Amino acid sequence: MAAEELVNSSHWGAFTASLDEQGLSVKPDPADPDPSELLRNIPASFDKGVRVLHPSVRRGWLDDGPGPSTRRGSDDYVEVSWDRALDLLAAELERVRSTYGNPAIFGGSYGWASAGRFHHAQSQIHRFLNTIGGYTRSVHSYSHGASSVLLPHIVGDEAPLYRPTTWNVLSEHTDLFVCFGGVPAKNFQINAGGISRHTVRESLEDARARGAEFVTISPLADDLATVIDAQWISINPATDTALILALCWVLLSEGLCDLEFVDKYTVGFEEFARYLRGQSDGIAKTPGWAATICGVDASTIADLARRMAGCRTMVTTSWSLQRARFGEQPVWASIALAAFLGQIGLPGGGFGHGYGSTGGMGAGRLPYPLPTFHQGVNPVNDFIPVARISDMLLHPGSTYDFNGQSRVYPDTKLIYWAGGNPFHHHQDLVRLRAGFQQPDTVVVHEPFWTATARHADIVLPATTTLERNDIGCGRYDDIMTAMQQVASPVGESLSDYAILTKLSKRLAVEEQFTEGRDEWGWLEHIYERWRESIPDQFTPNENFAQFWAARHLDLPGADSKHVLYEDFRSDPEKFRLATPSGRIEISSPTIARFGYDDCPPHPTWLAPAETVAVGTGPYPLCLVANNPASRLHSQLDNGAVSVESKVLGREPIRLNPADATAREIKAGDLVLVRSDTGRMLAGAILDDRVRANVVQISTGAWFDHSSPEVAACIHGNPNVLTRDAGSSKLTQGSTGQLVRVEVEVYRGEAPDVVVHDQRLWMHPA
Ligand SMILES: Nc1nc2c(c(=O)[nH]1)N[C@H]1C(S)=C(S)[C@@H](COP(=O)(O)OP(=O)(O)OC[C@H]3O[C@@H](n4cnc5c(=O)[nH]c(N)nc54)[C@H](O)[C@@H]3O)O[C@H]1N2
Ligand SMILES: Nc1nc2c(c(=O)[nH]1)N[C@H]1C(S)=C(S)[C@@H](COP(=O)(O)OP(=O)(O)OC[C@H]3O[C@@H](n4cnc5c(=O)[nH]c(N)nc54)[C@H](O)[C@@H]3O)O[C@H]1N2
Ligand SMILES: [Mo]
Repeated sequence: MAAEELVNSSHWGAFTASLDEQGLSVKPDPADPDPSELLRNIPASFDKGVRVLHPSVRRGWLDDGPGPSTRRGSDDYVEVSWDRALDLLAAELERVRSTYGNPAIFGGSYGWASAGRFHHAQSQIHRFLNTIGGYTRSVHSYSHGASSVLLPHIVGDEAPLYRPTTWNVLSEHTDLFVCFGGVPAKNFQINAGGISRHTVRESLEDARARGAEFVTISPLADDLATVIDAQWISINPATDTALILALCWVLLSEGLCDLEFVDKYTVGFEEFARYLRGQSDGIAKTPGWAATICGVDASTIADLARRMAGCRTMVTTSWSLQRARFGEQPVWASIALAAFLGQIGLPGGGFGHGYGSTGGMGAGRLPYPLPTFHQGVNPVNDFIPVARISDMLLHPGSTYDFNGQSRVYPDTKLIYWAGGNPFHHHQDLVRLRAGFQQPDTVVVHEPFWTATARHADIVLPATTTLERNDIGCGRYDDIMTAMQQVASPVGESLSDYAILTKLSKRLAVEEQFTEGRDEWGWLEHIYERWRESIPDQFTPNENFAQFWAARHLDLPGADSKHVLYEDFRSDPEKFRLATPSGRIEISSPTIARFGYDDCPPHPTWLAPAETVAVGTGPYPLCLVANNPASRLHSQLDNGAVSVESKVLGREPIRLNPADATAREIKAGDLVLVRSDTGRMLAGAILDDRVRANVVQISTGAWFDHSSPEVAACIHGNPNVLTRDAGSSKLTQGSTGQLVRVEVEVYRGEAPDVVVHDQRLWMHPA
């Protein structure tokens, strides 16, 4: 008899799944027009080589008790019963709280976890920690940490990140798309919380069929040109600001700048214009000036500026541009450029930030909240900007700048993580390892033996979405999906909720945490409370049982014809922006007051180390460490799509053929990649879609530090190479996108990658 097909959902799409003796088979949701190939990774969820099967405690912690330890990351684990693990953990939480206070618990727990409104790991852990007095949190994201802090100063809030002009409008109205960082097809497979219909490709094709033109400005041609035929302007990484300034200079000097728009809707134009003309620093920002920095012909730049002024133009920057040192500048400059063009608030014109960065960007947004598992209130005020974690762990008590404040790092005694993988997401992983050795205790809930789990003292096995029931939906998805349990939990794993319920009982907060509900009770509760709370015209007729039986629910009302700043354009007094001036701030008096040398008062060319004299020096190549096509971050690195992409079992590094030849590197070679920060092994691929002097390796290969004499990571996690520096004092965002490296053939004996099989690393000889 054929196994029953159940439905479930992931950040990369809804699917049906059935389990029989042959294993799990996964099929895309039949209504998805462009399903993601990443669904093929999902069957690897049940791979016992990578699953945490039992509650496990690090031997050194069990023997010696809590305290800083250099053994984290190289120690053995002892499997214990759930009762033992949770008794130990409850006692340790109690000790840390009573001795040091709740701020000593770092519960930021950043990460994407899994789709699902109830079993969302961060909501679970935050609610639990709030019931016991709170925790030090983290703010903003690795995705757009610089922009989240910058945009409120420039346009009053983060609207460009959550309510951009929608694709429906763009595909109908835009004549010219100028895409810094492209509109990468690999990225729009994904959307946080779920994406049951992948439609970005269709929108791009519609626009193209109507005659719209696309220009992709990127060090990699495949950021757009593989989706539709686009003009590729190949640029040195991290030099976009110079190019954008030159585009502004051309508009200004050729009378193409819309001065009426600038006057009515912006402040700070004069100061910026003086800078463009060279009146404030002696350097006119001409195409000739930009050409030497960007490696783009001056005539190409001037032509592009004229084309942009001659038609309805959308200027978009991908989030990657700001995940770099001085990452504020290209985003701010692109807004100034769009203001010069005067099309902000018109259908299809203006600027965007992150089209293609996820599938949700430019999809219609639902005008009401989603069903939510409430996190409660955190009584602790302390926070860090999310990417300052190593600084916090290594330098408690020291001060740092952030968004006009001088702040002090708290002293962390206990780290509690559920649903994220800092040993994937953070930069300079060897430094992060040193940071993780400082606290008394590290606790991790994980389905998988990730590097973060392998650096923890108490590792609690969590289920995946296939092993529990949940409600799937995302802010930009108009279908709610029943996420049905497909299999029984692997090993002794429990849901985060079940783990925290047991823990809450030991800490006498069970009633506050659970409110007396189990999984079903909560699913019904959050669904029904949602149904009561949303505006009447959107309220579904289906009660929870009916929704669950139907397995899908249409969510009406998405604003699929939204134009960013249409209101503001129609009446800038009535619809003032939330900036101090109420207008777009081309120069910001607030940022001027902060006096930061690394974020001046208007968009400014600052040369990051990544761009200086590429092709020369000990690290002549610029590495683009972008998000992976073959998986979501580090999730299911053991899945079929991810494994098939590897070269000699390592993450592939793409080189321009000329750079490879100069180094005698052939396709398929094992190579050693070195930066100022660390060394890593990877497998070579040659590709002329990669600009000369640029190499590319995706993030997400599981950190494998089992052969430190060879390299800090022998598997190809580029975060052993990246620098742990903030984007600027203003924003302190992650700068993981780019780093200068050198690559050579690795001629030594190749050590085996051990991280995909716990039998290889768990019991050292
Ligand atoms: N160099 C460089 N670094 C980067 C980036 C880059 O471009 N370059 N990109 C950055 C960006 S944009 C981001 S968003 C971050 C992403 O960084 P993360 O979000 O931390 O990466 P993930 O691999 O998605 O980690 C999620 C973890 O949650 C676990 N998990 C899944 N479901 C559950 C669950 O139900 N319960 C529990 N307890 N755990 C669960 C998964 O197994 C996985 O280990 O990385 C950043 N790092
Ligand atoms: N398949 C897949 N999709 C994903 C993710 C994933 O892990 N896998 N992660 C999701 C998440 S959390 C996020 S935040 C988004 C990230 O979205 P982005 O930050 O936009 O994505 P990246 O892939 O890091 O970078 C996009 C492209 O920018 C280009 N680029 C890099 N540096 C520069 C530069 O200096 N100048 C120019 N002009 N171009 C540059 C690179 O060629 C790169 O391919 O992706 C999401 N989508
Ligand atoms: Mo992200």
